Amino acid sequence: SEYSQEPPRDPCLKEPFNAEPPRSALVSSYVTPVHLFYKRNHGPIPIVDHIENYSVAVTGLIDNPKMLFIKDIRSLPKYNVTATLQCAGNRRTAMSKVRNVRGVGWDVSAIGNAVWGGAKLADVLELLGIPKLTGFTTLGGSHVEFVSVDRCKEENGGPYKASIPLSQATNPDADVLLAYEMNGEILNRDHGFPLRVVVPGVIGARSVKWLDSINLLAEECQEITKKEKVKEEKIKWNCIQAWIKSTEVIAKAVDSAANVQPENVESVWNLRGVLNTSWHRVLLRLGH
Ligand code: MTE
Ligand code: MO
Repeated sequence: SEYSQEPPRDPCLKEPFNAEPPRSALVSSYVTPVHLFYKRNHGPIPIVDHIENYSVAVTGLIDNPKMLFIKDIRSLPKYNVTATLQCAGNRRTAMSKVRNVRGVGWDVSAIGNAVWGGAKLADVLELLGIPKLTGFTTLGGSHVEFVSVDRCKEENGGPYKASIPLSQATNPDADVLLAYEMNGEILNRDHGFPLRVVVPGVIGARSVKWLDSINLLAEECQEITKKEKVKEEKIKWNCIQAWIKSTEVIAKAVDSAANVQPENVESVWNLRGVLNTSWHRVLLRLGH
């Protein structure tokens, strides 16, 4: 079958290719071990062999389109960036309790923290004549699209792709990587061998695995817009509260501009069940 050549996986992860570890495994260490890191795929894991011949085409709105081989990428300075990847659909199950949503039924562990090793995209683009910290190329490109070699079920067999703004791609401080290592080991097939993009600070969907080409575009790639961005729908909600002898532990983030995550999942509910940034609550039942 199409899935007969999947890589071996830890048996505690659910079959076959969208999998998250149990909560206990996730909190056991700051850096998530590779074998317990969640896996999110839209098609079969591609087999990329003959690494010497593997290349990334850089095309689109640039003056000199080019093929980059693994050795070109490895010859650039190597950075180790500790970054969290989180699927936009993480904690979807909690959202679906408000009202039914569509998508992979993630609990709370479609998130992981890894040390990614690779070249900075800003250095790669500089090799191609695109200066650092630029918002536009000479030809007017403003987004950098990453296209994979895998074939998505949902895209009628087309490749998986996503883009980021050029200003982020060319900013060395944004730490966007073309990574060939994860936690000090060669990237494995599940996580994008031989090369993946890692875009810290945004939804995991932009960290394209099994990179095949990089395209300079005039505008944002529409794939993710279709898949993960959604129109919010206001819903009427009736809350029933029951008194039980219990206490709640809540995690919420506040940034330096004092933006706070939304208190309740109801206010962020959407049909695709993504971006559940509401306070994470864990109910502790106290002994009787
Ligand atoms: N890249 C490719 N080529 N194909 C995919 O299906 N899934 C994306 C992203 N990159 C995907 C991809 C999504 S939605 C997420 S959340 C992350 O990869 C998951 O990365 P991981 O499987 O290494 O945890
Ligand atoms: Mo995702």
